[in-house]
Parts: sequence; structure tokens; C-alpha cells
Amino acid sequence: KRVGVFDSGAGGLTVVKSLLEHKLFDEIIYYGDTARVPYGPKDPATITRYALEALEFFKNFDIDLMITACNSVSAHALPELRAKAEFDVYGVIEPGVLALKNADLPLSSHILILGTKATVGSGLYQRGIYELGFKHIEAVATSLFVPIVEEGIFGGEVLQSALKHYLGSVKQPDAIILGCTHFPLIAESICNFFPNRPLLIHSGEAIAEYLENNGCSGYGKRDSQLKIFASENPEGLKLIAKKWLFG
Ligand code: DGN
Repeated sequence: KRVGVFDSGAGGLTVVKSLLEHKLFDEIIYYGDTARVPYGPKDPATITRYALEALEFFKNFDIDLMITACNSVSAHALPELRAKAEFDVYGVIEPGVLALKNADLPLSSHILILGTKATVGSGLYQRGIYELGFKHIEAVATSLFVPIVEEGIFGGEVLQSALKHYLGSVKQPDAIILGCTHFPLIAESICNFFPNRPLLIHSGEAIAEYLENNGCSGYGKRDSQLKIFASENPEGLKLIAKKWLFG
């Protein structure tokens, strides 16, 4: 099987990491829209337009399914993508909500959702989690985490200031949805910010498990070939992939 993974830039490589570990596909074609990242502050119509252009890109490859690794795309573009694609298109939000359900936390738990403005603004995580029966839900658009991670900052003063800025007055959560491709890279710092060390839900793990449990595991395990494409500076993206995936 061949999967197309679309992201706004490099962040979706955190999802690729999980897909590689789960060994579900023969080939992973990754397309990062590095020329136009970030998508998080953009409006839904723009994000959808960009996602439909990515769909055109994948038409050059004979893919069996497409994953939108980007939470901001998953939050806004799935209905249009699914209407136009000739293959199945999976986002990361539904799988994330399902992973929370499978964690079997008491419904009195406090759930914190972190994401971009686009993701938090869509209300999709909030609705899905509310429908599971949780009533204590808080969502924070932690936009600065994205450029901080892109600067290669995974700990230290700058990150601590940003954590305090966004999460300083948040009620201590029992679980946190890492609703953005970049956040798994600072998962430890996010978790350590709260003394109770909340459960973390990671989009990449969630979508890999979701696919494994829904028909992508019946072919035996195999190593996947990874091909990387970008709308700008693919060599730069390949270098990041080397560091994040195999470094
Ligand atoms: N990939 C985006 C997301 O998961 O929402 C984060 C980067 C961005 O485009 N802002």
C-alpha cells in the first residue's frame, strides 16, 4: 500500500515517525507545503484551497489513501478533500478523540486541547470530546509553540516563558490533546509543566493505531520507503526528516 501524507510543512514528520514505527505501508509519499507554512493562523477557506492543491499533487502518484497530518487541515478541509478524492482521506482529529476514549479516563477528568488558532477555532476536538461525555474541556491556541519548535528549541527559557504565558492559568489537566504536529517534539516540557504529569494524546500515534485497527494491518509488517516532496526547499525538508526521524 502507498499512502500520501500531507502537511503544511515539516511538522507532519512527527506523524510519519509513528507511521514508520507501525510499519503499515510499503511506501509513504510526504508532501510539505513549506512555501506557505504556517497554516495555523490562516482562515478555513485558504486552508481548504491549499489542501485541494495538495490533492492535485498526489494525483501524480498512485496512492491508496491520504492522511492530512496537519491538525489545521484536518480541522477544516476534510469534507472538501473527501468529496474530490478518489481514495480515502483520513484526518488526525477523529483518531485523537478515539484515542482519548480508549484511554478510559473518568468522565469527570479535565481535558486540555492544545493546537493552532485554526484547529482550536474549528471546535472539532471540543465537540468530539464533549460527545464522549467529558464536560470539563479547555482549549488553548498555543500558536507560539510552532515557531519555537521550528527554531529547534525543545526546552529552556524561551519555551518555559511560552508555556507559562499560555498555560499559567489553566486548570491542571488529566489529559492533554497535542493537537498540532509540532507539539510531540516538546511533549516532555508540556507534560512536566503540570505537577501531576497528565496523559498525552499524540496525533501521529492516534492515526497509526486507528489505521492499524481499521484495515491497514492485514498485510503483515514491512518497512516503508519514504519519499519527501516540498513546495519549497525540499532538500531542507529532507535534512529535517533525517534529524527528526533517524537522528
Ligand atoms: N501542521 C500544523 C498543525 O498541525 O496544525 C502546525 C503548523 C502550522 O501550519 N501552523
